[in-house]
Amino acid sequence: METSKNPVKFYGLLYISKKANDGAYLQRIDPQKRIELYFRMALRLAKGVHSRFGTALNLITNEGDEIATLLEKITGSKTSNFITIKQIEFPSSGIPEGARYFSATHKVMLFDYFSRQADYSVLLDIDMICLDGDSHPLTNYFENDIPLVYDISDQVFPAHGYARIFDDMQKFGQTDWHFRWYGGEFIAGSAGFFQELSERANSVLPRYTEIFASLHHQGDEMITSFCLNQMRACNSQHLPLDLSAPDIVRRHHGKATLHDERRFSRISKIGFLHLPTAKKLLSSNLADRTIVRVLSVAELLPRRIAGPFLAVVGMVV
Ligand SMILES: [Mn+2]
Repeated sequence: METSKNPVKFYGLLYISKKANDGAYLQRIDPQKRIELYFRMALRLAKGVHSRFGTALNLITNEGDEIATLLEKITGSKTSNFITIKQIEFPSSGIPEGARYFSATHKVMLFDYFSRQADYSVLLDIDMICLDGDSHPLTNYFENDIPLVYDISDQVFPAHGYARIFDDMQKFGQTDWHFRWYGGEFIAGSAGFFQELSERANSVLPRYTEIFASLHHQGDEMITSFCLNQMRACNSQHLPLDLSAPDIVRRHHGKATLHDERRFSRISKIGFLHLPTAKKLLSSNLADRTIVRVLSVAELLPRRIAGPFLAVVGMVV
């Protein structure tokens, strides 16, 4: 196989919007404080990425000055060798403001940015921990320019109902697939893959804006999943590899869910752990390993106790 000479670049998105109904898990927190919490999560992830892959996390935002001020406030320095702030222009139209996950949905606009980079790009959610699992498979995929996604159908279908999601998919015009659902926390590939994904997302966005209110599931995952299913249906040459089977990326809810969470005792291979419900822990000063330990304890508790336990830990850290 031909080896790519292009470097790998890691990215996260912190889109700042004080108007929109945002921050699904931090809604009761004032917007200014919420941005700081998100930035603290990005710093944690950046440190992990830097120590494991020796490169910085590029944090894309629409408000670079505001993030730079936060960086200085938190670290005491205007620059950092593990995080790089990149302000880019987002088209003003495109993502409907009333839709859920308004800020995060701007992720689909980054596909175009990645399609214009020479590098292999890895887009991560910022509420993730980069663990020191076996990095060989990942770096091998990166070096060979293999597009990567994370299939979370096994989590989403039982929780939301296959029929309901199928109904959403039909509203975009396609009906005859054994469709899959892809998580937004890990999407990676080189320019060609993102070019195709970007073109597909751009053609879907007007329809999304039209019908978002009638969708059960709003946000970037709806749009991206639709596009990736299209790519599967037409046997695209950029068909991505799914990282859920090798267990390199894992989304963990840390509380009662309808699907069976896999056990933390088998954590050794995980490179990126996504913790959407543990945002308070992620924005704390606890070490990554301590957070994993707290979540492991929560797993041993009966499900009805695990949720309150994590809420209390989140309040005291
Ligand atoms: Mn997330």
